[in-house]
Amino acid sequence: MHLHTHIVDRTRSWQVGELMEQCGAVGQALLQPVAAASMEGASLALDAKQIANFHENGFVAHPAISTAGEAARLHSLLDGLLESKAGFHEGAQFDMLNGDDLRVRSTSVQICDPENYEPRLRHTLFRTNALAIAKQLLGPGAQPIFSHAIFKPAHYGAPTPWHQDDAFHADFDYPQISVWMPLQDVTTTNGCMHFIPGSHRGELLAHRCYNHDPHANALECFADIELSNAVACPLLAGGCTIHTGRTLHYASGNETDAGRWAYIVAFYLPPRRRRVQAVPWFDLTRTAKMARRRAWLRRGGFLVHWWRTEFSNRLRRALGG
Ligand SMILES: O=C(O)CCC(=O)C(=O)O
Repeated sequence: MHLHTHIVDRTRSWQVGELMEQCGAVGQALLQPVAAASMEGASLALDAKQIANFHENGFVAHPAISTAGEAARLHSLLDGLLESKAGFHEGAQFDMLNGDDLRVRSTSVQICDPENYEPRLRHTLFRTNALAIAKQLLGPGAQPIFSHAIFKPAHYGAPTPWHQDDAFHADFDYPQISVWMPLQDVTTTNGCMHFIPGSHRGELLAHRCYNHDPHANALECFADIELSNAVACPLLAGGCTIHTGRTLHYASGNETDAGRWAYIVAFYLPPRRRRVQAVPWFDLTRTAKMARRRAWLRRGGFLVHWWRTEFSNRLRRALGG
């Protein structure tokens, strides 16, 4: 069967998202957990060779986790969130590299959990198939824990520094994978992903705040990295790469005439053990987005946070997800 037909056939629940778009705000809020539960049935399977590559190298590319049409739709929804600065006051939208210095133009904007601000992002073929892949690679307990979208503006979009995602988890050790989908075609000139094969078998390496700047939101690995081993992964819109939390990776800058969006969902299993390794880079970080988030939580945002995480997750599970 042609891959595209296969994806669409196996993803009936995707259409719940289309239905929700017509339900108004209250209907959407009530339907979200139901729709999320209904997405559990779909599946896009990696083949045995792709799974072997993933375990061997710590990453794998897939040509079509979604469709070019859906990628274009998500691109335009995320443009809207960028334009309205959605989530900025909650500390959920920020510049990754310049520490939100408003005098400096943004070179790489991140929106965390953008579905909180645009519910139509929650019910996509991408998320449905990403969950199916996560269950294949991590096991049936895999849960989507975190998502983010990263925008690199045309001409001056900055590279994302080399790092391991595990460097962001100071507290527990989670088996983790990230599914990264570009919302337009990507090459080395506009921000495709690069990986160091086999780096997932090593230790968590030393990281520091990007550019030694404690106000920067990104971390960079400063261990010796054998860059001649790096593998670039150009993709068409709607393709994806999948990497572990330990795999060293980087995304190039954007020198082209059009902005670059990537949409990423991270899946975890429950934590295995508390980390014994010190992560001193966190003690040094003092970002503006952390301050905004603390202020928002104090002003009552903790209730919103609880609703978005604990309550809706429990309801979804109760509904059979
Ligand atoms: O898209 C990017 O610029 C980097 C993404 C990334 O580092 C990640 O998904 O872990």
